Amino acid sequence: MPLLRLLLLAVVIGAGAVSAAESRPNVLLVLLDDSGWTDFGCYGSQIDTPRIDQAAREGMRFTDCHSAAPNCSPSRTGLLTGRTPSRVGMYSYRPPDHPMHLPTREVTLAEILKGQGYHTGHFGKWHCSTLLDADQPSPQDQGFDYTLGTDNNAAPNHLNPVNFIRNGEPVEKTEGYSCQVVVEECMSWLDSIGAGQSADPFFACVWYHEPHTPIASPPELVEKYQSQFPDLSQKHAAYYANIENVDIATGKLLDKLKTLGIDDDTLVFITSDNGGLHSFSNARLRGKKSNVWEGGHRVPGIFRWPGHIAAGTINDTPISGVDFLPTVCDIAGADYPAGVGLDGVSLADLFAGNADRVERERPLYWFFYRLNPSLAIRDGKWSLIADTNDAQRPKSHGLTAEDMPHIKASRPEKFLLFDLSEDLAQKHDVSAAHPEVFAEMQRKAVELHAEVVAEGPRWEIKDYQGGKKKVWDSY
Ligand SMILES: [Ca+2]
Repeated sequence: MPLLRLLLLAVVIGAGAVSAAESRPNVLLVLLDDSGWTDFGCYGSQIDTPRIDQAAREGMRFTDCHSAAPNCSPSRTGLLTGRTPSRVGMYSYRPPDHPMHLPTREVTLAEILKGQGYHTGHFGKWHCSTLLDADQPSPQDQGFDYTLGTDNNAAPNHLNPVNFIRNGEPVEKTEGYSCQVVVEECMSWLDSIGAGQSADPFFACVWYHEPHTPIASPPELVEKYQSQFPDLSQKHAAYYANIENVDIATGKLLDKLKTLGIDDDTLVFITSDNGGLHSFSNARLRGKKSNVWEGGHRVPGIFRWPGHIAAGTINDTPISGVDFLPTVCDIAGADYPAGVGLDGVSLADLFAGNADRVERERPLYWFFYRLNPSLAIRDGKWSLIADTNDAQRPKSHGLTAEDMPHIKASRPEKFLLFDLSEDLAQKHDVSAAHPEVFAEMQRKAVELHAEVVAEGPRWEIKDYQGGKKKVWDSY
């Protein structure tokens, strides 16, 4: 072989080896439960979150980051599939033992990364199926090798929870605060798979139960906030302490990456599954958890990957939980799931500094059928809010059999248009001042909603009654 060709080959092999190693970073997804966009110091909160703030300083902090839905189960579904949750059939909150779940046929990010040779672990709240129901897919069925966590909330609260399940087996006794327990388990798992030494990377989901109610927080932290802010209620002091406890746990996890020497090889994403319940958690926004107003789904969004994402950057691009799967696929060199429409787009070019905006074929979209308004789309600075034609029908807290045909036949109506660049609080409907934008946004909302509900599965709901019915209004 001529020398030049040999040299070229060596260069190509060398480049390939480097990019293969670089293109399979570890991925750590840290998810809070019900934390709004202003619960961390770096987003203006008075709660002490030094470790999360440090992660933000070392990475890219998004100010316009959204959960895929304004509620737990659908939002988690969006993160794992890159698809808008109603398209997958997660139309709503998932009550215990409910037939609605993340279907087996969906390709999750854990399955994709497992196919790329990743170790996969899930720690904390799952809420995508019933864990001990053989008829529903477990996290293992969705691509996770190792799991410790719960169906839904930690019970009776975050301290010494009694309902943890490890790899399909109920755990007899769990001691400590839930966030610390799941982080300790994740760190042991990292040791067990030889993280830092193994050639194979990992994908770890650390999905805290905090700060979802019922909360329990270390008393010394509660006292600290009570003395620091004498006017703060006991309930709010406990909430502040809850967030700080999560920050301490997250700090341990980040220290572990450093100890293992994999800090630069790990993409970390810190976010929440929906907006908060308290007004201080959703500062300057309209609405709260479960609403399609900004307060229901604008969440913290911090990406950290030293050496690959410029430190100390603040980005105001609108992004969503559905972007996580395509982003990680791009970075890990994995193919997108075949034959399914993704709603998210890759953020890899934003990270690399190759773009300052992302191009979307479809606007961002949120649908939560129980609440009025029930639908929102977002295109640039424009936010369109709508009811569906089903708005005035009384509904139960969870999805019932009679809801299914109504969801399938639903269409948006009663539209409002907001310019978020001028009116983040969504107080002033500007539809009359911008008739062309308004018409175009309505057209997009109607088209996208029709497509989503046509694709979403129809659940057979036999036993679940749903309880008291009412019209759920958030205007
Ligand atoms: Ca939640």
